[in-house]
Amino acid sequence: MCTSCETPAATTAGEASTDGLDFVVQGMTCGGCATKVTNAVQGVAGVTDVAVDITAGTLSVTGSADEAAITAAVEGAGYAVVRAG
Ligand SMILES: [Cu+2]
Repeated sequence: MCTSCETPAATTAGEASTDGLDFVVQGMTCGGCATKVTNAVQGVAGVTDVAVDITAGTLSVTGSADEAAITAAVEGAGYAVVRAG
């Protein structure tokens, strides 16, 4: 059981993308966290693809979404996030 998202460990949510905006997300410890972050970011206008890597703690977003909107979505899901690269 994950204390961050309170869901059982599950499968990961896709592979990291090399395009778009890259972020470092803190606090993701299981597949449930990845799903939670992915779902939150996919709800941001302009986002076409989301890739989360739990092991690396990274988030890659493809599309024309605003960086601030993505950050707000991740923080809204309960995780700290900073722009990477
Ligand atoms: Cu979790």
